[in-house]
Amino acid sequence: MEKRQQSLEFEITSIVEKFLKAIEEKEIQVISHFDTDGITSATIMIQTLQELDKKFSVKIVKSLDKELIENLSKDKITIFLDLASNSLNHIKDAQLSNTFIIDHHEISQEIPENINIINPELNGNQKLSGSCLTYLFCKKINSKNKKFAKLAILGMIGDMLEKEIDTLNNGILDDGEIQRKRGILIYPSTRPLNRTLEFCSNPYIPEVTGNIKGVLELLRETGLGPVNKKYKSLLELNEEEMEKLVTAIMLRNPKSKSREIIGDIFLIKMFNKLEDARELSAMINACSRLGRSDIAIQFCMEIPQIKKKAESIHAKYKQLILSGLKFISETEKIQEPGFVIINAQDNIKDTMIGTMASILSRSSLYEEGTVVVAMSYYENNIKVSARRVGKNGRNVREILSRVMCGIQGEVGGHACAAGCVLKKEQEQEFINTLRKHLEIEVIKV
Ligand SMILES: [Mn+2]
Repeated sequence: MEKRQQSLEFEITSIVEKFLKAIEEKEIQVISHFDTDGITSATIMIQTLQELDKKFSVKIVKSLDKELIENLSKDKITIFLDLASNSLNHIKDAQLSNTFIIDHHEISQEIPENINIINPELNGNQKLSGSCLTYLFCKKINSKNKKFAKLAILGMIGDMLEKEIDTLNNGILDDGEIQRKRGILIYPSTRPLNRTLEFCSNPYIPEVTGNIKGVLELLRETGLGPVNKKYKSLLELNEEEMEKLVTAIMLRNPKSKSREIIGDIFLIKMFNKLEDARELSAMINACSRLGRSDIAIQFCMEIPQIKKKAESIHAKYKQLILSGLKFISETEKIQEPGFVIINAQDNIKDTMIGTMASILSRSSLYEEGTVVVAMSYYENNIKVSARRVGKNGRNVREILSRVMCGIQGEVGGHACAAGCVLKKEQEQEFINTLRKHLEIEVIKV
């Protein structure tokens, strides 16, 4: 391992050199992750390869598995973006001829000899998104590629790494012509408040999110009623109005603290208009999660005809989130001190269930430390997403791993957010075992 303790910059320079040499004569296949970070990474790479006039193909995937890796073309140059740090063994077994990885996920296996990997974990562990790493890589190829800085920042925000943006100190904010404002972290900050509040799922505001009556009541109460039938946007509020709004929202979110609601808002110019970065990120995420990663990428490329399509997919996605939240609030749940299990069956899409679990875990509905488990069907399987409320509490990945011990299926994730997939036949067994484990843990505490 010692030989790898070079600076990240040094590592990037030397791997870029190898990459440029490798692609001289061979075709390239780009494999990237389907979230906002992966999509922005892919877009930066695609445009870089286009400018180099190279032949390449792109695959956007939910996750990597053995089969997928085995089916990749063996004689192309393979470049993985925003994934693969956890699939090194499968990559080695597949005997891909020349592999490059640009990723920031935890490395859990020995790095095979012939794999070129850029991962900050090997160089001092700076917190960077896949998109930022891809950006630094492509900028090294050609300094003109610094024009993709805004995509790099979008990926950071998609991965909720915005607090790390100041540690970048490489001029990336300037390169991206990104504006920063202090304000309340609900979005989009550029649209009328009534709409913003109605669709606000991060944070989820009880009796306001998805509830037009509640929205209008809150706005009336804070004196932010419509002027000429139009509501102001967050960015149009003065300090006093902003304070009133924060107070009103906090009153409905008794457990939230103002420092969690106030923060930096980043504004990025896309399609020649200054937009809230979180909104752009949500738009890209929505397209990709609803199966249109092609539109997500073209949106990042700012292809004019795509904007309307992306917006309409996003509108549909927001509606799906609201109806999912409504379903969850009305359906019967297994709820006990310390945990809640929501079995949505066919009522929520498998690609949305993780998002729903995250929204619930960030809401003020449950106590700190509560384990939220949400389940949804797809084909013959059940997708399970587990989240921990707050920073302290149990390791949900460990819990799922123990429950899945006697059940067939793979578990992935971290201590505070994890997931697994199992066969439908094992639904009841899974729920029973899960309950047992969650109850035992409560007794231990
Ligand atoms: Mn990422």
